[in-house]
Formats: sequence, C-alpha cells, structure tokens
Amino acid sequence: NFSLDGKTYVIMGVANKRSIAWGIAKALHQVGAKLIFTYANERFEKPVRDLASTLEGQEASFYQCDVTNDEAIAETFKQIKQDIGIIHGVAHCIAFAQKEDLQGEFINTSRDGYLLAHNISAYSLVAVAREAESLMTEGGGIVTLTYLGGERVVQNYNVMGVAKASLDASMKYLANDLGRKNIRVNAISAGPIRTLSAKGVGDFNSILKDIEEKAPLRRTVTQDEVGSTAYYLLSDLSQGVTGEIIHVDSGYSILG
Ligand code: 0WD
Repeated sequence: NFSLDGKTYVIMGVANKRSIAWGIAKALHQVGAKLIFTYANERFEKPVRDLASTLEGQEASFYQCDVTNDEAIAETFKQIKQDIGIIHGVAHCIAFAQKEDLQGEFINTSRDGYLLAHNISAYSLVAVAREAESLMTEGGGIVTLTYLGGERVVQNYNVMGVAKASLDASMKYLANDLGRKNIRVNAISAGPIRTLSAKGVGDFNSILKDIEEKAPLRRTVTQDEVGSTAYYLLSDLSQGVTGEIIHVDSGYSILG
C-alpha cells in the first residue's frame, strides 16, 4: 500500500504555481498526504494559501519560515509539533543567490555573495533536518532539490553550483546521521525548469535549448515529473534508498 493517507509532509519553497515545490505538493496530495506549507516571508502567504486551496479536500497548514534564521526554523517546527504533532517528511525546495553572482565569471564572486548562497541553499538543509528530526518519530524521508551545476561546470550557474555541491555533500552526511532513526535523506537533481528562481540564472534560455537538442528524451522535464519522484523518495516505495541523488533531467547528465 503506497498511499500516503494519514501521513504529513512539510513542503518548503512554494513561491507560485511554477515552483517545483508545488509540483511536489500536488503529487503528495494526490496520494492522500496531509500538507504543511512554509514560505520565506509574508509576501508569499496569500499566493501559497490560494494555491493550496485548489487542492480538493486538503486541510493544509501554513507557517512563515525564513531559513536564514535558526530561531525561526526552531519556532516553525515547535509550532508544527504543537498544532499537528508528528510528521513523516520534508521537501526542501529552497535556494538563493544574488543575480550578479549568476553570470560572468565565478572568480568574481564576493565573500558576501558566496556566504549568502551557501547559507540559504545548503546550510538551511542541515538546520531544517535538525529541527524536523524530533517530529519524525515514525521515521520518514527528507528530500532536497539539487542541480547538475554542483557536479560539473554549467555556464553562469557559478556560486550556486558550488552551493549545490555543498548541499549534495550535506545531504549524504545527514543521511548517515539520520539512518539510525529510519529517516532517509535524498536529493533530486532536476533538469532546468522555468521558475522564479531560474529567472536569475544568466542566459537560462540557452540552458533549456541545450536540453531540448541533446538530452536523450529531447525535451525538458516538468514540475509534476519531479513531484512523482519526490513521492517515490518520501514514501515506502524507496524504503532501501538513502544518500542518493536521482536525476530527473531527461537523461541529460549521462552525456559527456
Ligand atoms: O531549473 C530549475 N528551476 C531548478 C531548480 C533545477 C534544479 C534545481 N532547482 C532547485 C532550486 O535551486 C531550489 O533549490 O529547486 C529548488 C526550488 O526552486 P524553484 O522551484 O526553481 O524556484 P522558486 O519557485 O523561485 O522557489 C524558490 C523558493 C521560494 O519559495 P517561498 O515560498 O519561500 O517564497 O525558495 C525560497 C523562495 O522564496 N527562498 C527561501 N525560503 C525560505 N527562506 C529563502 C529563505 N531565506 N530564500 C529563498
């Protein structure tokens, strides 16, 4: 039985209907999960609530959580514990870098820009996992979103690629720490998808075009396709899988 009926998941990083986090939310909703949404600041509260209200029969909960703030993360999970109780997983779909650091040469990345990208895009997974762990008393799954630019050089991805490499390694160390509690930690390496965050990456259109021309499937992937892989990783379908990076990228990463 691979239904998520009676299970509760925290979805972090829905900004709008194009967000990958929204693709994950829809996939988990379809198989009966209860959803908890977190958003970075009050600006996103209404859009997230409006989107969630389109999920039929879903009684979602909403919390503000700026992941640069340890107290905010602790407070969010404390509130979730009080209001809802135990959770079975977290989808971490959060990243940020300054626009000026997503173009030109990586060598020009400032110290501040470097630290900011790592703070929001990599350290946040560690801080979130630590707080989520105490609510995951029945075991469960944590999934984060990464990108090929962390494994090899992708033009313009620059500091975000270095932050994704850090995220990937953090994911593996967390998988090692949390395995004893039957909490599995994995990453999905998504192919490029047009979202709010993607707009910040210099010449994103040519990255998309390259996938359409060269990836084995000759097309880009959708948020829903990432969503169904997240369902796999967050459910018992993937019981023996932890510390893994699954590429949902039309096969692009196998090309040399
Ligand atoms: O091509 C793409 N779009 C790919 C994205 C390819 C491969 C991976 N990814 C990754 C991104 O790097 C990110 O980790 O997927 C994840 C989700 O990104 P997205 O869906 O492309 O982008 P977007 O819709 O802009 O969502 C990014 C979220 C927003 O959600 P909220 O609800 O919080 O507004 O990251 C959030 C941003 O606001 N975010 C933060 N959330 C909490 N605290 C913070 C912060 N300080 N900063 C940014």
